[in-house]
Amino acid sequence: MEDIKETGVSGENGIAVIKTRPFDRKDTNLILSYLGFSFFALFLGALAGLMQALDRAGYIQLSPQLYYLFLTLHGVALALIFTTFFIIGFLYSGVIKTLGSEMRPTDRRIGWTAFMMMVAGTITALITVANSSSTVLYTFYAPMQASPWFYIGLALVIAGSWVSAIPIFSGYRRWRKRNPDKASPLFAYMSVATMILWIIATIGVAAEVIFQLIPWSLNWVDKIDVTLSRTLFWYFGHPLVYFWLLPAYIYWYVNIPHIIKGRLFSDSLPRLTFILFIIYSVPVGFHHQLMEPGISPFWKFVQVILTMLVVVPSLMTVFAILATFEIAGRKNGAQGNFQWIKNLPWRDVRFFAPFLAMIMFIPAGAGGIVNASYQLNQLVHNTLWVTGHFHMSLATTVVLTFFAISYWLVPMLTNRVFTPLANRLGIIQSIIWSIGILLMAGTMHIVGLLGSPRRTSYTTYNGHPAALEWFPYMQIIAVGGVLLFIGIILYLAIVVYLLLYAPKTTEPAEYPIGKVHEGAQQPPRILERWSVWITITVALILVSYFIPVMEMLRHSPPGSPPIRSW
Ligand code: HEM
Ligand SMILES: [Cu+2]
Repeated sequence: MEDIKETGVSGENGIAVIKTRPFDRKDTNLILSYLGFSFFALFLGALAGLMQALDRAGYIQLSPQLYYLFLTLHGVALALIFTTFFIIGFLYSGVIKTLGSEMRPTDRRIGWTAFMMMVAGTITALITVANSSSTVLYTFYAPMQASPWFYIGLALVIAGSWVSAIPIFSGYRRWRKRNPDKASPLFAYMSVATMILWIIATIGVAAEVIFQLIPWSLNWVDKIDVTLSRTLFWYFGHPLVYFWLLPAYIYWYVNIPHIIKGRLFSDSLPRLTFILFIIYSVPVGFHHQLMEPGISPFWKFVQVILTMLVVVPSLMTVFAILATFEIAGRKNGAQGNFQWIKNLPWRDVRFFAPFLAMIMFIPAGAGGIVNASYQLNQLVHNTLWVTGHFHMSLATTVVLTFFAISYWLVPMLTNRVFTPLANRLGIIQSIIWSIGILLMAGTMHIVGLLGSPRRTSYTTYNGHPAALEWFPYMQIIAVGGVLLFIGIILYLAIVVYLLLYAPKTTEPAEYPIGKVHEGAQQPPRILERWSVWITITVALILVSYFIPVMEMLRHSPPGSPPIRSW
């Protein structure tokens, strides 16, 4: 009983005191369904990725149609589906742990409804990819046109993801009502922030899909405003990156301090960074459209400036996380400037994998600044440099962190032991992944600078010297790709082992939630006034989008008829 009472109660400095108590069976089923579906998408995407890497090096020959089919599958399954399902599962787990001991039955039903909607939408969209009627890549740029069912499927996934946010919001609201004077548990606070960001962002792509793409693909209208559709896409596409990153940051900020037996350095700073990520991440989509006509340079410039501001919360995050590591490392009496580094649990994959992820974020972040720079973008736009960039950021910083999360979360959900064997295999897996990424994504950066385009199957351009120069790099990319494929198979093997075969236990591990350092202050109340932050975000969105979008509508060209490229 004690345990139950204490769960979700705010302890010192507003951070919840978590006592071990197994998840309710009904909750684990829900969370495991989200995670399980994400693993399925990961497997599909990995197969496609392997094919692409081998094809570009000339080791296998795919027809161009098949190449784009795989590329669409890869982008959709990994960037859109794997990430979204995994994130919702992870957020549910931490929200349940910090806000109460289990989900309310109504919320659980809503969680299941969301899951069904998203699965139905995914399967609908993927069937149209598989039958070659929708090889439009995961950005589904008009005027390339897909089957209406592709867009309808995606709309269902988006709508389902909105429904999935309800249990998080309602749990948070009820907790705040019960504890009016306390700061909410940090994990729940950050989950709410992540879902607010997601909803603000997806409104753009939902508008594109519902008002432009679906009517156009159903032949209700025969032309589409391409500039507007891409603007709505990138209004979503950039904050999408933060929807992936914020859950990784949650793990770094909230869970890792417990794993390394440390303390959070502050309870306010992480909240402030999340607010800043919401504010700065939406009104910046034009940095993906710097090379496109129809948007005046002034507004591109405004959004580039706003883009660079995101460096501020990013560096705050680096600072806070390193401070947390140092506090942990020094707790057992480390001397000098650097001895604390040795004291960190390097042999624990729950720390080791995200640490590699953080290291990889340094080149990934630097590359991002290059991409967003007006002039430098001209050099790298649509080259393999960009592909290299998001395999370092998304496919490593984020994905390696997600791998680490599943290593402890899955056995906790199944009441099994996270065995030393699984830990060791996890460390090997993280190393394989990092080497694979350095080979594949590192080389993509270089060959991208040499001009090799992305989204292009094997070609020698009729023996053109440039293509011959790129060729050896493609072979290194293929080797890296094979390592990554092995990495995913090993990861899935470990997860299946933890799901079904690891020894059972009656004392499941403790859900890792870090406590705040004694010296830290109570977070200011204003940080929980969401209406304030949403208003500021909406105002900034209006400032950076209203006039250019009005200009687009005013100069609206006759529009483009569909192009069907197969
Ligand atoms: C087995 C591991 C992987 C391999 C071998 C692989 C390989 C590749 C290759 C070769 C491309 C470029 C194709 C081209 O532009 O012609 C690509 C694109 C891409 N990859 Fe991966 N990748 C892997 C894992 C991942 C993961 C884990 C993610 C994200 C979670 C990811 C996200 C993407 C995205 C979003 C694209 C862009 C698709 C497009 O341009 O439409 N990849 N991948
Ligand atoms: Cu962006």
